[in-house]
Amino acid sequence: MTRLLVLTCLLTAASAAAAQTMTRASAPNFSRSAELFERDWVLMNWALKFYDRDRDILLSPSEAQAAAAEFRKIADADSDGRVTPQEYRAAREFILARY
Ligand SMILES: [Ca+2]
Ligand SMILES: [Ca+2]
Repeated sequence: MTRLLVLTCLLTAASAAAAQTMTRASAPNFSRSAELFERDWVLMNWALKFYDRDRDILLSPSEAQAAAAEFRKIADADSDGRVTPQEYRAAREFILARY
């Protein structure tokens, strides 16, 4: 019983730490989403075409985040949750050719 309680405490602490890490990680990620498009006109055009919901020709943080999430989905060919430089280039070419 005691052992179970300790385990539960450990798990709770672990998930709390994970949640904190995610919160910390999502803040800089947020600004990087916009940066991704500011640095690359191909991605910017694509993002504006499909994710500029209010048509002000600007990517708001939420629009940039939605576009970045979609870009990651397109780019992450092996679904490991990360976009390598090669995957990035491939996705960029895919977008350039298709859109
Ligand atoms: Ca907009
Ligand atoms: Ca990947």
